[in-house]
Formats: sequence, structure tokens, C-alpha cells
Amino acid sequence: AARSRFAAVDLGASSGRVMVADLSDGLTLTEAHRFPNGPVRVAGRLHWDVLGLYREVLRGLSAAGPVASVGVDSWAVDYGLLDGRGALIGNPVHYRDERTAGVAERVARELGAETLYDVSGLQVLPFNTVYQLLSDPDAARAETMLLIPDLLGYWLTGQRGAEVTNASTTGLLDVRTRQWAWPLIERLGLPARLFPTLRGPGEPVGGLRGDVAAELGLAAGVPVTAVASHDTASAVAAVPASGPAFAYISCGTWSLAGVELPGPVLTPASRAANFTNEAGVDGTVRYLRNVMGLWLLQECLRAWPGSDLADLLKAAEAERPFAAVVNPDEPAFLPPGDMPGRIAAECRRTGQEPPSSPPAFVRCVLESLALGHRRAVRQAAELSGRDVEVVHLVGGGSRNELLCRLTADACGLPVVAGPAEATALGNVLVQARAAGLVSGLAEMRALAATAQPLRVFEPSGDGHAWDEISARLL
Ligand code: ADP
Ligand code: LRH
Repeated sequence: AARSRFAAVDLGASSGRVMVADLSDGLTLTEAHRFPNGPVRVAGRLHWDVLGLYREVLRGLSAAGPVASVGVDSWAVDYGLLDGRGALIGNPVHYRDERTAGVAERVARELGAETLYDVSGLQVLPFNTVYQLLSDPDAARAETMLLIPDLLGYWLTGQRGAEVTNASTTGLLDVRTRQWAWPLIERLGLPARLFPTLRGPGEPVGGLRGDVAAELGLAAGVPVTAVASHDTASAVAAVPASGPAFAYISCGTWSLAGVELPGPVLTPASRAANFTNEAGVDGTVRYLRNVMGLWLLQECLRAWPGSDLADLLKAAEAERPFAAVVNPDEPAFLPPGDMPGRIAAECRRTGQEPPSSPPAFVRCVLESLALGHRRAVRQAAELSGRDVEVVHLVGGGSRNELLCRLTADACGLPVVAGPAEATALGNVLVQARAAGLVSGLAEMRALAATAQPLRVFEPSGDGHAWDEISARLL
């Protein structure tokens, strides 16, 4: 019956999907529709194809059939601007666009980096919403800013709002009160009218517009529920942990690596390490750092037309360990472009022979990512004082066995890999809880653990080699 079926619209930076969960007996998750996503360069500016994404969302919801509610999550920080009549101004810009170059530095000079961190608790990434708005010529004439999931929610229901987990990635939310940081917004000269009323995971967005429902062949008024609309917040909500002593790595286009805490860490050491305090479900804090993630691999594959990921991963297994390793978080790796060329240049800069074949590059990327995982997990534990006994690696990266094994070795901890669709699971579980079918975070996690296969990777190999590389490169 539709009463126990929930649809998750989950837009990742590399692919979007509409998943359906049925909670009539445990939890079964099925994919209704999947579609590619990525940057589109138009007249020198990187955009998302937001209307194309919306069209695929509608296709997916139509394929999903009758559901009790719909939830939307996506990557963070990006937004659309609406004019006074509610029409979209321009096409949303991709966070990898270069328009924000130098803005974070200027704001830190003018306001003090401590001020910003003390208010928002957010790590400095060049593309945080605050820096995008300050470099957006349309912000002055806009009426409202909607983050991507809120924009899609508006198109589906006609209702506007700002979901709080995603709002916490703007740099303009007060980390302590979880309200918009009005004094900061004013000091930055941003118009207060841009920031809509906040809503939390589990609260209603609205019912499907009549015309949308008719187009989908669904009943008018089907509820859209606010979920943890930042994809990483949904993923963390579905980490299949059974106790508190865990770290997580939400591993897709990015690797978001850290711990879950009851409150923020705002110490000078935390700011210096550029750790972020993003809002999670139930008042939790996602204390983590962005590691460059499988973007490195995605961009390598784009540079090698006709290559096959499964074949490359198999060949990378046989490559010599530690032939070349780089710091994955080099800012040069952020924009789209010739990734093998940039990795080779970084190897040369650090006195290493660059990889000489695609499998050797893949090995280099995965070892470099494992190194980044190790650093983030260890620092998260140190800076927060949280004991970490196991690392949960969720997201598409959990299907990459070599990466999971290298991460276990680098961290010196067992890695539990899966679920691969943790984000979609977190999305539907928040809806199911709002509908009264699930009790709390512990039950959500127990259900998530049964929905998709999990694999355990025990640490092995030479821990000492990782210590040495880490000391040399980081
Ligand atoms: P995002 O949500 O950021 O788009 P995903 O969580 O969907 O990312 O993860 C996508 C990544 O997962 C791909 O770039 C790929 O590296 C990895 N991945 C997905 N499926 C597999 C697979 N079968 N084997 C190895 N890696 C995979
Ligand atoms: C992962 C993610 C991450 C953000 C980035 C912009 O998809 O939401 O948490 O930092 O995209």
C-alpha cells in the first residue's frame, strides 16, 4: 500500500536518482530512475542544468508510482535566485565555477576569519554560499534565494523555505542557535529578504501542485516532506553504526570524513585544521572535513575516453604500491580539467616520478584518497575527543573494494563498507519517521543496515608505510 512507500529524490554531483523504499516489512529499496549529472560550461561560466534535472525528477516520480510522501536532497551550497514573481533568475551556477576566486580571502581580511568561524562553525571552502552570493551580480535584485533541494521543492509544491541541514553549509547560519545569522548577513551587506523561513528534517514542505500531480499521474496534494536535504546529512543519518565510537566517510564525488557530535567544536585548532560543524538530524553536528573524493577518478576517466572503471580498478590492484602519492586536497584539483596532467605535475613538484599508465594513475588516486581519509578521520577524533573504533564508508565509493581496503590500511581501523545508497536511505527514513513508522535515529540506522549489502575490511599491510607517507606529504 502507498502508506508505507516513500520516494527519495537524491541529486549527487555525478548522478541523480529517484529511489523508492517500502517499509511494510523491514525496508526494501528500489531504484525507479537514474540519470547523469555534471557541470555545463556556458559562455565561460560553469552551470548546472537545473531544468534538465527537474525533468528527470518528474520522470522518476512518475516511474515511482503512488507514495505516501516525497523527499528531496542534493549536493550543498548551490542555489537559484527568484524574482518578485517567483521566477528563476538565470541558471544556477556550479560550485566549481571560478567566480568566487579570492572572495573568501577578502571576507576574512575584512571581518576576521575567527568571526566567521565563531558564528557559523563552517570550514572555509571557496564555494560556500556566502562567497557565491557576494560574487553574484543578480543577488541585489533577487527576492529569494533557494538552495537546490528547496528550489525543486518549490517547483513541486509552490511553497518556499530553507531546510536547516543544507542552510548550515551557506556560512550564514548561526551554528549555536540554528537560525539565520542576521548580524553577519547585515555586516556582509546581503539583503535579509533573500533568506526564507527555516524548516527542519521531518517538517512538511507542502502538497504536490495540482498540475504537477496531474502530469505525474499522482493524486494532487501528495505531501513533500523536508528531509535532511543536504545529501551528506542524509547519508550520515543512514550510517549503519550501532554505537557512538565511529567515524564515517560519505564517499562519492567528495569524501566527507568525520564524526557525529552532540555540539560544535569551535576551537582555534579546529579552525586551523579547517574542520566544519554542519547541522545533522536531531540537533547533531556533522564534524568533518571535505576530502577531494572520487572527483579525481571521475575526471581521470573523462580524460580517457572509452576506458572502463571496473577494468581499471582490477588493473590498479596489480600496480606497485606507493609508487606515487599526492595530497588529494590540492586546490589545483578542484576545477574540471585535465586531471591526469595535474596529478603528474603534482608528482613532479613533490619529487616523484609521475604514473605512466591509466592503471598507475588510478592506483595513485586511490592511495592518495586513502591518505586523505586517514588524515581527516584521525584529526576528527583528536580535535573532538571522540573515540573511534570503526570507520563506516558509505556512498558509491563503498563499491570500490580497493579504495575500502586501502582506507582500512591507512586508517589502521576496520572499515564497514555500505550502504552505497546511504543518502537515499537517510532521505526516506526521515520521511518514514515523520509518518510515524520509525522511532528514532537508532532504529533508522538499524534499518539502513539491512537495506543493502555491507562488507567489512580489516586493516592489514604496513601501517608504518602510511605513517611515513603521511609525514612526508601532509
Ligand atoms: P555522488 O552522489 O557524488 O554523485 P555517488 O555516491 O553516486 O556520488 O558515487 C559515485 C562514485 O562511486 C563514482 O564516481 C564511482 O567512482 C563510484 N562507484 C559507483 N559504482 C561503482 C562500482 N560498481 N565500482 C566502483 N566504484 C563505483
Ligand atoms: C557532497 C556535498 C558536500 C559539499 C559539496 C558541495 O555531495 O554536498 O557535502 O561540501 O557537495
